[in-house]
Amino acid sequence: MLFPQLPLSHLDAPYTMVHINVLKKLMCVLVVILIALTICLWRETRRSYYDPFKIDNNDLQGHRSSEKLNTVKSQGLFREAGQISKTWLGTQNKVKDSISETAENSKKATGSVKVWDKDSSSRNLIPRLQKVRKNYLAMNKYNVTYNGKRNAAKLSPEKLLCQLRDRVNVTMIQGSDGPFSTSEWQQYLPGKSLRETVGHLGHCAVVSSAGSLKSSRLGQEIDSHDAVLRFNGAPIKGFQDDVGQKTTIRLVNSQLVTVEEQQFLREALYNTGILIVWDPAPYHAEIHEWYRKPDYNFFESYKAYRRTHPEQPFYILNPKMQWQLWDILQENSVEHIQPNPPSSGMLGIVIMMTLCDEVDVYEFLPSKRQTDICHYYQKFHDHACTMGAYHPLLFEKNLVKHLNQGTDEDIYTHGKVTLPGFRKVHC
Ligand code: NCC
Repeated sequence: MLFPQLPLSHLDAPYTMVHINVLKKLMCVLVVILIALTICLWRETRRSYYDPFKIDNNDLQGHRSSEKLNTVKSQGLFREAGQISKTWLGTQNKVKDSISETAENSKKATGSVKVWDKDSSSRNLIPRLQKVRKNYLAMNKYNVTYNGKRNAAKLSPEKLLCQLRDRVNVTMIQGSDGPFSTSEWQQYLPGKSLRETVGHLGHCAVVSSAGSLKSSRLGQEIDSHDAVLRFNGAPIKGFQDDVGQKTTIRLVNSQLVTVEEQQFLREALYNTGILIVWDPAPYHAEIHEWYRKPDYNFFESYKAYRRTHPEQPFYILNPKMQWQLWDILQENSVEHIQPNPPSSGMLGIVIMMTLCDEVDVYEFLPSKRQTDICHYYQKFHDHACTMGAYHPLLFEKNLVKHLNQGTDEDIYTHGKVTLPGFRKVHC
């Protein structure tokens, strides 16, 4: 035996002390690293990225980067409408507006209100969103090849309403539509058309999911409408005072219906009202092409839901509508808009304009409660939810502001825009 086996206690005592000290130091370092990691993780979960539909990582670097709470001043977007009055003072100059500065402060400061400027441009967006828009333009995920005209000046509201009425064909998938003409699909698609199901609707409300609905106390006014359209997983319970509780139609996107954690098949929230699901399609694609390659393959979830809720009307929005609407947005925007489908909010507004005599839209255009908080029912901040990143939301809001038949005061106090139903549009 090479080395006498001495009792550890005798020979190793100083070594053991050293070892224990080193271990102690190591433990301290590990604890510090763990705490730091926990804090970073907590901060990351508080931020969000804005990605309504999946994007391959290699397609777009950085858009999933963690959000920084933007208190960056953004110019334009909101324009002073002069004293709160029924008339619109057409101040052409865009005024600086800080996201964190509430319109209330600005009202005190200048004795006037700021409401959405219908001529807002991407230059008015914060740099990060400008970059994200450029990335989407470069990516062109849906192979948009827009060759239409570009109206240097916006058409009149009347002409625009006629374009929307005559060029945007709001239809639901039917058994006669190509791949859905199988006997299997016949069992799943609703027997009655959406129009037959809802009947004639007078005054309708479209409730965006914006954070600025929080503390709005618009619930009673919203529920006073003949029909109310809501979006995706926007809840009622606990928020009735602000958003009401009537749900006639709920428009959901295919990501929500498909992605497991969204719990679409289990959440009771979705069991009320008429459901409509929509899915981004390749630009002006035929239904067969889309059916082979939906953005989210929601068809099986749809069928599963129909099996468990056979009495509840559940429609699939014909994807042609999204790009017919997109064309009109692009035609009436001086600059290139994101080559991605319009948001659910914009699609929902046009759907209700086909069904109703008049449509009140809440907090699609931010009121004085404008906030970076994305949804009234969540805490995470994301400037992009209001201003758009994937969706051409900024240009959607320009169009809606241009078509508004209500007052700026209604926008400022209630985030409320009033649009005519297409039945009331005479071209
Ligand atoms: O956020 P979302 O929409 O569900 O909101 C519905 C519609 O309300 C309008 N909106 C929302 C927030 C806000 N601050 N301002 C607004 O004007 C928009 O018009 C929006 O369309 C969508 O369009 O389907 C969207 O879906 C979510 C998400 O997929 C669903 O909530 C399901 O989880 C997208 N967000 C993310 O993916 C993180 C959102 O980008 C668009």
